[in-house]
Amino acid sequence: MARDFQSFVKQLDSMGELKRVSVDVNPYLEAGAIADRVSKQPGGGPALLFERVQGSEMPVAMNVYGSARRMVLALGVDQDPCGLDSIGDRIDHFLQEAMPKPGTGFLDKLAKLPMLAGVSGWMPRTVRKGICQEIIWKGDDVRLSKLPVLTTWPEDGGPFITMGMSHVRYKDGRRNMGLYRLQVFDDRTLGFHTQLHHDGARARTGYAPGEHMPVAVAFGGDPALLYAASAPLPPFISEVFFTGFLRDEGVELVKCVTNDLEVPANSELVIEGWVDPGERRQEGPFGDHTGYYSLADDYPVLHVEAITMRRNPIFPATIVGRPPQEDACLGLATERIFLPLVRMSLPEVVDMHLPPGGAFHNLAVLAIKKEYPGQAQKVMHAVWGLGQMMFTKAIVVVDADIDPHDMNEVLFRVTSNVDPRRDMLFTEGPLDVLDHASDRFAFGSKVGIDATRKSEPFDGYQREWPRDLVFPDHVLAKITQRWHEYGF
Ligand SMILES: Cc1cc2nc3c(=O)[nH]c(=O)nc-3n(C[C@H](O)[C@H](O)[C@H](O)COP(=O)(O)O)c2cc1C
Ligand SMILES: [Mn+2]
Repeated sequence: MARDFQSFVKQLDSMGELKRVSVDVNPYLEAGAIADRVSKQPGGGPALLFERVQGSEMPVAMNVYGSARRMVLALGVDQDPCGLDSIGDRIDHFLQEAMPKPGTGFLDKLAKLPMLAGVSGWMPRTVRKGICQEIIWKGDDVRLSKLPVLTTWPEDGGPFITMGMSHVRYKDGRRNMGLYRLQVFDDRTLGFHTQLHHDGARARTGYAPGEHMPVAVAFGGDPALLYAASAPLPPFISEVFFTGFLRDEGVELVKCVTNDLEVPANSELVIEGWVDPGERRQEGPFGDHTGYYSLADDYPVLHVEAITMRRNPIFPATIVGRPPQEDACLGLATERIFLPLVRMSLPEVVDMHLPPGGAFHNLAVLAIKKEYPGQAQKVMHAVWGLGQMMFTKAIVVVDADIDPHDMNEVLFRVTSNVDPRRDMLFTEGPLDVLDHASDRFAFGSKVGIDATRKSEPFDGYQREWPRDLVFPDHVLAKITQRWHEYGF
């Protein structure tokens, strides 16, 4: 199992999952346009390794996470028949075990120890040396312009680093790691695009204006780290710890050369620096995963003190834009991994889908087992109160026997089962900062659509609800058996 980025790239290569591009490619728009086209191929296309990017010595890897197959490989669950779902099941199992149950005796507790004991094994471990510090640029040697940073869309405010995992620490010592874009302003300064609602912004609030909050942006390392950096984990769960859980082995960390933060020892490259919470600079516009340019706005500035790297690093990058693209696969992983957590609060939810066309937050489809009046509405309100799902603009609720992943089926039920005035619930609340439709920044209206079948006891529906069209099983079995006889 690949535990660092270059081994992962090699593994993908040997499996025919990687396309090497050996001709010269321009980091300005050309690489982005290629990755956009490839990532929109059926199945997500291959991962890309641009071996010769104009203006830099370093090759650039793109679309590495851009297929469901590579996503399960990155998380090390490719051997598992349920792949991503098996991670959700493991979380569920762990939480069940961790929960104290009434009447459990000493022996029961002992029996559960192995799983709980896993926790210490998932903690990160500090090591003295890491390949990510084989080469160190400090002082005048720090030059961001030597990195192959792409400009992906024509009206972008400049080149943007897109696959850097930013490590920070809260004032109380907790670690946080998040995937935030970084606009290159000049050789030593970057935009630090930590959005309002994310932990990356929350961590900064503990530092006073004028103070330096240390930041370390790491690239590569264990391929599972990048997923963890994008996952909507609550602030009390460290993404590095979560990666240890995913891998069932703690991540090895090494101390930075200019501050006290620790970064994954086998990273490809690390940018070390600091942010002064009192400083802001205009960042953007940027062609974003909403499928539009997100508007320029004032964001913190990251001052770079050092760049460290392994010998011959590969620089990871992505392009975000009109879905589907590479990030749809990160979204898919989150949908599968977090479903059991949603079900802990909402046991009636049997399945959930966040379609890529809804760009993560715009649409969630939930299939529920209805047992009492108002249940679809309860589920909607709960989802609007659940972590990063609070951003969801439209929630569609269907019955348990409807496949929420089959968008044709979902549309069929939404249009046929819904009486718009009765079944649409409007409310308002927080929106993703990238939403442009609302009149107000980060706040706006939401709609819940109850597309379940209606009945007297649950919905006060007095008429007779028509039955679905289905053939009896014996007829279906018969035609399947005789299919060739009919001449097909
Ligand atoms: C490709 C990609 C780019 C992203 N860029 C940003 C960004 O620039 N700023 C941001 O706040 N979140 C961005 N995100 C989303 C965050 O990484 C994600 O919400 C994460 O859960 C935030 O973690 P945190 O709450 O620990 O800060 C991006 C996600 C992806 C997949
Ligand atoms: Mn976090």
